[in-house]
Amino acid sequence: MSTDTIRFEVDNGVATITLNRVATLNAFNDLMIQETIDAFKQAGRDDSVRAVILTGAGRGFSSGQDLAEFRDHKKDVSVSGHLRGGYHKLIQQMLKIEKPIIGAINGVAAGAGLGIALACDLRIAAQSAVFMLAFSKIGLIPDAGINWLLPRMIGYPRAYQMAITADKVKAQSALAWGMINEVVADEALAETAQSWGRRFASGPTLAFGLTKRAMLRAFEQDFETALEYEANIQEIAARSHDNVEGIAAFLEKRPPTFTGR
Ligand code: T3D
Repeated sequence: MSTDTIRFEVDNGVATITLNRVATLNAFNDLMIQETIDAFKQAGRDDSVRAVILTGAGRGFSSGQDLAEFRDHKKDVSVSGHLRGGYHKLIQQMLKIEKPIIGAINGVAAGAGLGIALACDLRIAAQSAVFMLAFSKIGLIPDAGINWLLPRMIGYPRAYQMAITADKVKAQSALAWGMINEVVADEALAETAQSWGRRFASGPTLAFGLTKRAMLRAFEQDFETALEYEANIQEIAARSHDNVEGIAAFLEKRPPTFTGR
């Protein structure tokens, strides 16, 4: 399926959402925000989809908010309202999907484009990709979840430095800082992301989804509450077909066949 601003493909249990406004390095206009939300909703609803990849077409992952549209709609809509009605809904949708989301960062990820990259559960970057908080160049503060996500990943000093310098951070530094999971050669990015996706899609995806829920919730909990919460979530995982299958396969010394149920 293709829309005006994205491509959506499903193969081997892996949904790939490709941001596709190449002329602007995949800047988010309102339509692309909405179509990306819809694509994540569809990936969440479809039981045959067990892992999701988000990537960009052309030489950018995303350059963030479309600044031409921003200038125009600022006259009619409040920025906070625009954030709440757009990026917040997209990020909430990504957090809600209990399936691993892999960001395949093929090029520059700037502004809200970086926020959306950070909202993926895992990130693989092409060697030539760069990460930047472009906001201060246009007199804004970071948004799209960055103030919450980035300091947790790389610590406050580096996050604040990225914010106020708006310097580009290379993929290797992003890896060393803990912002991404792996760097690969540019030409290997798409296949590496698909191979991660296929691996996760054949795993115990119910448990993967519950792990996402437990870990994200734990950020907000004290330790005692987190212990209690994970015990309750483990109760759900322990009742799954995949848990029965995993134990049987171990005892029978054969590979498990997980179905995500
Ligand atoms: O209302 C709200 O929700 C507020 C939310 C705000 C969230 C934000 O994301 S604010 C931050 C917005 N993003 C930026 O400020 C980044 C702007 N872009 C750049 O700084 C540079 O383009 C890059 C560093 C990302 C890449 O530089 P480079 O030299 O590789 O490419 P370029 O030549 O600058 O860009 C290529 C084309 O894309 C160019 O168009 P042209 O000249 O070929 O017709 C450029 O204008 C266009 N483009 C790049 N970024 C944007 C864009 N067009 C619209 N909006 C963009 N964000």
